[in-house]
Amino acid sequence: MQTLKPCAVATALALLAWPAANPPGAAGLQPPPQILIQDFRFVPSELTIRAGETVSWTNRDEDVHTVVSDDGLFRSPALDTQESFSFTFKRPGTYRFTCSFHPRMTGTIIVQPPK
Ligand SMILES: [Cu+2]
Repeated sequence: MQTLKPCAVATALALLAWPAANPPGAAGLQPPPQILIQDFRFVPSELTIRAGETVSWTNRDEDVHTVVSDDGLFRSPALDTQESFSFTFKRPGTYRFTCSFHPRMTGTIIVQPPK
């Protein structure tokens, strides 16, 4: 089956070249942790991450929201539609947060020790 050989070589070359097409630091296949603010809720309302990871919140509502941690660790400015806020969690623990305008909007970040 001589005719298959060029194809196999091309496939092997493509596989070898594939990692080079990704910028350094993009090795993790998981998307960065993200919480959406929509319909006056944090989605998801609970998120588990590793210490050192950065969570971003993006407001998908027409209304202005904030992200404020219960223990004062972080506090976003007022986020308009499509605006984002991010925070890097350095220490393991359970972090609850609310929207200062809508106290019924609550969420939790669970930070596990780094791998
Ligand atoms: Cu709000």
